[in-house]
Amino acid sequence: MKITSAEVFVGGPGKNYVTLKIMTDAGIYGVGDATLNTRETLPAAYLKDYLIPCLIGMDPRNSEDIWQYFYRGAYFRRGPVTMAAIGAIDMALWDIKGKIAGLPVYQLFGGKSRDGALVYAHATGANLDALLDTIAHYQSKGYKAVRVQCGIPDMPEGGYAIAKKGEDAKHYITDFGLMPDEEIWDSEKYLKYMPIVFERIRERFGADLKILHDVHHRLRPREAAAFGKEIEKYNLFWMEDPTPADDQSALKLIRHHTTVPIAIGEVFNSIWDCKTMIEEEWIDFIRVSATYAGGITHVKRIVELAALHNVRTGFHGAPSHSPISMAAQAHLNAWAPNFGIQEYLVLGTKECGALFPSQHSMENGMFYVSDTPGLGVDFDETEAKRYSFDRRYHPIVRLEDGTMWNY
Ligand code: GCO
Ligand code: MG
Repeated sequence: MKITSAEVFVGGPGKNYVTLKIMTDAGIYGVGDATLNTRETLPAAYLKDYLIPCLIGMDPRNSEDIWQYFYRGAYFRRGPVTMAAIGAIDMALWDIKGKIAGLPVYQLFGGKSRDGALVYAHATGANLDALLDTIAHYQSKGYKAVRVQCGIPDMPEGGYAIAKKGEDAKHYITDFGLMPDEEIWDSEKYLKYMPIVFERIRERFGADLKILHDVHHRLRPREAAAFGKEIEKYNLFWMEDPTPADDQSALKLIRHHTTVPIAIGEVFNSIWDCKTMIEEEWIDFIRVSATYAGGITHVKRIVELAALHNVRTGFHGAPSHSPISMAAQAHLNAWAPNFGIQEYLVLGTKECGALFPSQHSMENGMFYVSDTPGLGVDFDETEAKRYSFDRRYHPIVRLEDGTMWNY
């Protein structure tokens, strides 16, 4: 069996999804997602200019060797562009493998460990009252877990340019600026206000709601350790990205001062980025994604390392991931013995469903993987013709005195 051609498409309904389709001489094709949020054209070019020419003629069933060929063969390894491009190829090859076998991909890992996978949604409020209403909205839709983010009083736009746009912010690429929006940040104000937010959430929603919170890399290690200690009594499901991801040992300091569960990993691209923190057991949840961390082959390797160290999964599922990578993660979620939770924010619109037809389903805050052979998600090329690339930027963050900070 041979790969005969492969094509890359950039665009989608309000998104710059990067979709790869690999064709074979057996008439079977596979699909993969390489959407690197706000840098979408780069993995697309990496695929078109460098990987696809080598891919033609390879046997698609040898997904491990193909992964190693592109990883080791790059010389300049890793990084988000390379790993997103390799990840898309890898997803498409698992899709093909499942279709050859006539089995959903999770069966190729060892079958199902659970029926439904717990997911969480984002509740974002420009202020506390708006946040509480948004949480109530998700609870009424059956969600058992919600990530809570709140505008902070006395910071311009509450510290988050996006918060003022409310619940749906970040779902569309157009929520981001034509040039980078600027957020002004003050950690002291944030640290004073967030415990009040958690207090009010527990008062109104009781002890059972699973509360997640994303610090979004904005604290220093000592601040994050003190914050974790202070909010232990609110029993968070996790505190995410307390410090910038570059420094793994920052997690050690936090871990040694608080029992608040720590989640990190959405910007990691390889097992090497998270190896130390997993092996040292400084974290509780690993948040890599199939898109940014080299596809199913590599993420499965990370999940297995994590399982040895009591670290559960909590894969990244921001709206920038297309239904293809979310399907890849859904198959891993169905299998992983150390599954924790899945962030799930795919646009549920008619347009998105038309571009990526699938039988995967969501009910009461649980994701149910489809039993269709392969990844169980398709890509409609005729629909794709309606869309094109629209350049946007993530916001940047500065402290009040102008110092550049971490988004
Ligand atoms: C999350 C993430 C997102 C990121 C986005 C960047 O936890 O979902 O932090 O909100 O900001 O994925 O592209
Ligand atoms: Mg995050």
